[in-house]
Amino acid sequence: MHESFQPVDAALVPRFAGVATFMRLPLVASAEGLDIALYGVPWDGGTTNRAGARHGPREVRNQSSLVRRVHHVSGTEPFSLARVADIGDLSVNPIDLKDGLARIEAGVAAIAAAGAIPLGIGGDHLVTLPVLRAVARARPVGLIHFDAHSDTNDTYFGDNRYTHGTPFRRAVEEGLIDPRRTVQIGIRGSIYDPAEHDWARAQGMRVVYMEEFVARGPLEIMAEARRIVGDAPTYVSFDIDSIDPSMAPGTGTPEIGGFSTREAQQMVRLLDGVAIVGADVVEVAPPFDVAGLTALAGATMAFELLCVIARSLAARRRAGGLPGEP
Ligand SMILES: [Mn+2]
Repeated sequence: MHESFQPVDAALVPRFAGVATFMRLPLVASAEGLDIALYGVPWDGGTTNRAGARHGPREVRNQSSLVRRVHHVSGTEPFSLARVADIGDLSVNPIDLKDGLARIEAGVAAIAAAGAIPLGIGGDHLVTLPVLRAVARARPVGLIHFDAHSDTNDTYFGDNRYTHGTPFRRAVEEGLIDPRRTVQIGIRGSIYDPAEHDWARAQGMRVVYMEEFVARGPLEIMAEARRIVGDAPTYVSFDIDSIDPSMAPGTGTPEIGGFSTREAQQMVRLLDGVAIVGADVVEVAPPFDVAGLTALAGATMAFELLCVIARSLAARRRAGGLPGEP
C-alpha cells in the first residue's frame, strides 16, 4: 500500500494560490500506483449545439479548490481511504472526432491497466463512449446515468452516429453496457419524436422521467436504481445538465425543471455500496457559466462520487474482491 496523497492544506496555503489541480491533489504523470485517478477530457467534438465543454476540466479544477478533505455527512475521508491524484488531461484532438475518441479510449485504457478506477471530468457526453470502451472491454457493465436527456438517439445531421446525443445507444450496440442493468434518472424536456425513448425502453433500460422522480423521491428512486444494477460492476455517469439550469447554467443543452444541487448530492450519496468501476461528470461548459456555479457544482459532484467510490473500494478490499471481477 502506497502512502496516500493529501490535498494542499488550505490552512497553510490559501485556496486561490498555486496551480489548480483537481481538489488540490498532486499532479502525477500516470495512474500507476493510484487507486482512483482523476483525469480531465478537454473535448467537445460531439456537441450538437452550444460548444464549450472542452473548457470544463480547467474550470472544474479551479472551482475544486473549495473541496475539503472530509465528507460532512458520511465522514468519509476519500484521500485517506484511497490513493487519489490528478493525472492531468487526456490527449485529445479537437478537429478529428474519430481520432479524439481513439485517444480518449487509449487514455482510459492506460488508467484501467494501472489498476486505478477512472473518475473523469468532461468534456461533452460523447466522452463516456470511449471511456466505456476502455472499462467495459471484458464484459458489459451496469450504468447509473443522471441526465436531462436519454442520449440514446441514433444519428444527427445525416448519418453521423457519434454525438453527445448518441453515446448510450452506441454503448448498448457495442455490448459495453447491459441495458437491463441501466437506469437513466432525471430525463425531461421536449423531444424530437413521441417514440424517442422507446428504443431505450425496448432494450430494457429503465428511464425515470423527472416527474416520476418528483413524485416518488430520491430514496425510492435510488433504491430501485441499486436493485437494477445489483452487485456487479457498474459505471456512473453524471451529466451536469441533470441539475436545473438556475443552479447549473453553464452547459450545452440546458433543460428547466431539473434536480436541485442538493437532490443531486443526496442521490449520489445513495450510491453507497454500488460496485463502481468508473464514473464521470460531463457537460460543464464554462463559456455559458455564471460566477463559476456550474463548475462548482461539477467539482462538488465529483467529490461526492469520489467519496462513494473510495468507500466502495475499501469495502471491496475488506470483502476480498469485487463480484464479477477477476
Ligand atoms: Mn448527456
